[in-house]
Parts: sequence; C-alpha cells; structure tokens
Amino acid sequence: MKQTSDLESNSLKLRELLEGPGVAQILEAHNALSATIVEEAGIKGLWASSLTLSSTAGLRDNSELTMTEVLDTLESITTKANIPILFDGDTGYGQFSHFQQLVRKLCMRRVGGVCIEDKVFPKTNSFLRSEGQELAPTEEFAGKIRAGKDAQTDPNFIVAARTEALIVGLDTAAAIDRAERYVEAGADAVLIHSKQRNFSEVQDFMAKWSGRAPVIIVPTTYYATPIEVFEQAGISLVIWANHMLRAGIGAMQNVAEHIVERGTARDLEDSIAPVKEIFRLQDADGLLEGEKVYLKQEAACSAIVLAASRGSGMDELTKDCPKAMIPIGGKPAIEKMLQSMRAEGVRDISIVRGYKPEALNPSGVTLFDNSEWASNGELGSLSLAKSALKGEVVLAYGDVIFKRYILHLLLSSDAPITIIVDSSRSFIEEGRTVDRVHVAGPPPSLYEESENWLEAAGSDLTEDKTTGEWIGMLRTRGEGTELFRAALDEVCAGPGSDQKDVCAVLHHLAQQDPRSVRVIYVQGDWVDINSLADVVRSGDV
Ligand code: SPV
Ligand code: MG
Repeated sequence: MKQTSDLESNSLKLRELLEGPGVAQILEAHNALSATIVEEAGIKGLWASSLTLSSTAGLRDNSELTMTEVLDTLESITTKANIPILFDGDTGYGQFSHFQQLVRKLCMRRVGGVCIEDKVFPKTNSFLRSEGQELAPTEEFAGKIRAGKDAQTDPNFIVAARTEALIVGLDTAAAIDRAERYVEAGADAVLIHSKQRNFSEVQDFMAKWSGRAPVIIVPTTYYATPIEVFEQAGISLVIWANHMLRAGIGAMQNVAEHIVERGTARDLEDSIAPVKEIFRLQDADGLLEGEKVYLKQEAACSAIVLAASRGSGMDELTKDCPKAMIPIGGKPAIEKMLQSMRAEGVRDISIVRGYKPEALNPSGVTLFDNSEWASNGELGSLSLAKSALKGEVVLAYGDVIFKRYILHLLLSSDAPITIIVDSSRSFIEEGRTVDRVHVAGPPPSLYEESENWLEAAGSDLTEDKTTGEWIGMLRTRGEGTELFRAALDEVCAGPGSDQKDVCAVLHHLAQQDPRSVRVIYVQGDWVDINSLADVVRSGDV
C-alpha cells in the first residue's frame, strides 16, 4: 500500500538521479505491473517508452498513441509505483502549446519529467528507417523546450531535450550545437541518442560536451558497454529503454507456442509465474490489511425468538403445531418473522421451542428446546437460550406478526435497551389481557424515539397507569444486554418466577432505573396470533 511518505516529489527523486554523483540507471515500464517489478528489483526510476507503450496498445511507434491514452497509463503507474517516471514525450504531441498542455498534465499526475526529441510529428522510432528522418528546426525545438519549462507547475519537474542529430546521420558538432541550444532554452538534461553498436560516437560527444547539463543515453544498440565506461565518460543517466517488454514478448511467445504444440500447460507450470505471484504483485494482502482498518463491521445483531408455548384457547389451531407455525397468508407466522429479520440484517437467530418441537423446524437457525415449557414458562425458555443473549440482540415472541419497519425502528435505536409499545389502548375496551406499560411523559407523537422511558410494565397495571401495550419485541445492545441478563437472573431468583414473563424483567429494569428502557411507539401494523385467532380460524388471512 502506498504510504504518504512515498508521495515525496517524484520530480525531485528523478532530479537526484540525474544530478547526483555517478551514473544512475532507469528501466522501461509499460504499465503499472511492469513498473512494480522494476521497483521491486531495486531500480530507482522508470522510463515510460513510446516504443513499448505504443506496442502494448497494439500501435506503432509513429505517434499513433494519443496523449490521453498515454496519460491514463502514466497515472496508473504513478498511483502504484514509488519511483519516478521519465516519460518519453516523443515530439511533445504537437507544437509548443500542445507540449505545454502535456507538461501541465504530467505535473498533475506526479510524473517526474518528460523527454522530447527534436524530430517532426509524426515521428518514427529512431531505429526504423532512421536515415530519412527529419529533424525539427533547432530554434523551433528550443522554443518548445522553453514553453514546457514555463508551463510546469511542479518546480522540480524535469524537461529533458533529446537530439536525434546522430540518428539521422549528422556529425558530433551538429549534435553538440543542438544540445547546447536546448540547454540555453532551459532543458534540465540532454539525451544524446545513437544507433551505433558501440559507445564511440557518444563517447566523442561526451568529450566535446561542455558539461552544462546532465547527459542521458539509451544504449539499446551498444548494450555490451560496461556501466563503468559510461560513468567515466560523464554520463549521468542510462535508460534501458525496452528490456521489460522484450523479456515479456519472448516469454509469452514461448508459452503460446508450447500450448499450441503440446495441448497442455503441464510442462510449463515450473517456468511461469504462479498465480499467487500475481496476487502478491497486486498486493492482495494489502486489501486484507485495509479491511481490518477500514471495514470494521458492527457486530451483527442476533435474535432470540420465544416460541415454546401452545397459546391458550387455540386448541384446534395448535393441535398439530405450535402457534408460531400457524399459517398466516399461506406462510407459517415464524417464517414471516425470519424473513423480516434477515432482511434487516439480523443474523444468527435462535428459536426456543417447547410445544410440538418437531413441527417447528425452520432452516438456518439455532434451536433450543424447552421440554418444561408448560411449567417453567417464558422465563424458563429465555434462560435456556441465555448463551445467545449477548452483544446486540432482538428478543421477540414467535407469535407476533409485524410490518418490517417496526423492526427497523427498533434496530435504529441507540439506547442500550429499547422496546416497541403500541400506544392505542383498544385492548381495554376489547377486554384483552396484554402486556401493559406505563411510559414517562405525555402521550407520544407517532414513531417518536426521543426520551420516552418505561416506568412500569405488567398485565395488572391499572387503566390510568396504562400508556399502551408492549408488542413483544425488544432489543438490547452493549451494556443494555448485560443489564438485561442481570435483571433476568434477579427475577428468576425471586419468588414465583415460573409464573413470570419477560414483561416482569422489563418492569424490574424500570424500577431499578427509570431511564433504562427506551420506548419507541407505533400504532398498529402488528398483531399477535392470539388476537388473530378468530380470523385465522375463518381462513381469511
Ligand atoms: C523509446 O523507448 O521509445 C525511445 C528510445 O524513444 S528508442 O526506442 O531507442 O528510440
Ligand atoms: Mg520513443
């Protein structure tokens, strides 16, 4: 992963290579991958070659690759690599004004420098039909150099001037004249190119060179000359201009031919990079590191569903299955609940079964069986599933059907303990026994989460102390879960706990601290199966 410290100016790094003592070497890269390989080998800079960039794009080295295309590649290299690029800018992509645009864009992309050559657009590679190649007029090219230097927005950006005088067959004097003129125009370095198979021509140039600027060479044809010879001659920078691509071409041709000939990759495996090497070069592990830092997941919310009881007065509906399995709209009630929970990101759902456990067997949940459900009641069931009462937990009765937004509201609460209360008091006229609650403050406005706290809970609350009905859903998180567990233990340890229910635990919490249980109000949009019994019997839902 690129570190902030690596963002030190690329132009400065390139300048140090050029202006530092001795001779430095840079190596061609034509994409971010080859740049990474070069960098890993310990080379201190990259040559972004027009020959290799164009051929990688399936084009000729005749100014066929556009400025936009090449800038994209350079951008991906500077994003990945931590060593500077000297970009082969051909003839500058047009006249002086185009070159100025190029320089600005290179500075923006943190390219260390550009080298342009004194030929005319469209140029041809120096090793191809070089005799017929045309040089740009010296003054025009000097003007282009000056324009580039005036346009740079990065003070250390390098503009190198390359003379092709020797390539087109002119003599050393002509090359020197041009190079001197370019340095006067502001060039930070001179590149003297030669197609000779030995160093003598460039050596002659160096002998006559004033030394007013660092000299760069591209020893593609005189590759056998030792680096010490270049150093003695006063060369500052050696560009190995195409070797990464040439190495790749040979290797790829071998592989392709091998597969065609043998119809198998069996014998290739040992000689090609393993796939895991690709992952390493891509920094696949860096992603894992990043995930640890940036993708810290909130611990997923889990759920406990209490579905042990048979329910009273529903004998014929629950003859073969527990209440939670009664079909509502063609689907068992519990399935609707599981669907809503999963849709809201609640994973790890535990269900406590009791009555007819074999008939309640949804997939992908943890099952607890309370064989004593008829005698130890709701708190017996909950205690059985206490191992699941940790972290962030939704606790719900298995026979409650609700619209999904109610669960969403519950999950969005930031309180340690939150319950959902229906503020309509229709159960009073209807004479239904429900989990009544008394909530602090005046009657709520709908869906308000703010500052509504449970003061008391129990089916025996008097009418004047009843604000609404707990719908059988609550959620605890963090310290709230610990508080809830402690309250559960205390209530269970008290007298008559087998007759008590979750409502008693809530009451206990509210008595201990009147601001421990947050209330979120709803009105309708939920129902419990007991109150639906008549409808279910009639088959209308
Ligand atoms: C390049 O690598 O594209 C160069 C050097 O310009 S040469 O191919 O020798 O012209
Ligand atoms: Mg080139």
